[in-house]
Amino acid sequence: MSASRTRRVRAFTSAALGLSLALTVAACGGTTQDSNEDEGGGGDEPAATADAGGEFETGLSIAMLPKSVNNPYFDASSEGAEAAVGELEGEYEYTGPSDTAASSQVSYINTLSQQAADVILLSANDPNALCSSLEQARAAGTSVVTFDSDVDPSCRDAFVSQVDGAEVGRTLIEMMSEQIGGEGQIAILSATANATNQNAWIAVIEEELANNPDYANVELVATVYGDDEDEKSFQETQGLLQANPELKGIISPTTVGIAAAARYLQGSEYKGQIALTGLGTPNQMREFVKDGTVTEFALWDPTALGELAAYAGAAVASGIITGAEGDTFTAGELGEYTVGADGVIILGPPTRFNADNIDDFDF
Ligand code: RAM
Repeated sequence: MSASRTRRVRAFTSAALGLSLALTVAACGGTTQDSNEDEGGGGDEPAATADAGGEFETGLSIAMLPKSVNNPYFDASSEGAEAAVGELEGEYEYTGPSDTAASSQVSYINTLSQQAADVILLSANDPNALCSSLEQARAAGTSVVTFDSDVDPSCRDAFVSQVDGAEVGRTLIEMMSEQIGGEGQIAILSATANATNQNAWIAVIEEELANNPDYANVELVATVYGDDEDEKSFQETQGLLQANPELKGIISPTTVGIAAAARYLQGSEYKGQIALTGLGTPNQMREFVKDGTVTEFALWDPTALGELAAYAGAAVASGIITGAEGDTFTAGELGEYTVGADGVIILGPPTRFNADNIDDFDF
């Protein structure tokens, strides 16, 4: 992983399709940000079979639908996707709900499908609840690539995973154990209760606690959900500390949760007493590392994740890959990627951030 790079986005001439897409989605109450407009006439239907080494189509309409907007993590992913779509001479849109309910995402999927988007890049709030609307979109010719948080593999073409899921879980429990000296009570402050990604990481943490002798003296006493909302995450942190007086540490595997928990600890008697680790963006966590509230946390580059997702979506829509294991495509400057089992494409390993390296990163 590298510090986020400045990426040039090509400006395209405005086209009626892009404008109407923006206006209609804005009308359903979400945040829409059009950038690159259609140059090539709206994109073609996705091809049925893979054409490895084939050319990316130009003019594809590619929309990113995050778990929710107004989350700096997804802003960074969108930046990467937008740059990739610019390179691909397509038309880009970032749109989604302001809350993290799966039902809120459904109406955005339906709207994008009705607008004949070529590609939806989705971070899902639920593994199953979105499937029927995704199936309808795919039947209508939209390629669906999940990134960050998956749905059931049958409902999408491919999943761009930030990191091997087991590695995230192992990294989180390892950092926590290091920070509490290998013993004591811990709790988890997660995102939403149905988030596919967080639940997969939590399952690995639980498995490690049950089976890895290194953690024989570490006990998970509570898991709570801040729903990727700052205020709720802040309050859940307070509740955890009040309800568990013996607590030694909190793992928050969400960028929203860890920043809110750090803010709570910073202003409380627990600062420096309770260990806090998890997944955060360096820009949100810098002040808490500098003032000693947080020692170390981890993440991947969300900008690169969005960039890879956009290339993967365009590769599906262009017929370069189908999402079958072994398919390959080139994701611009990121290089060549191969699709793994179940249509999963993995970005790379996580990075740990601490006082020694946090200033090297800007996202
Ligand atoms: C939040 C979201 C996202 C997750 C990161 C780590 O921004 O829950 O899905 O991947 O945290």
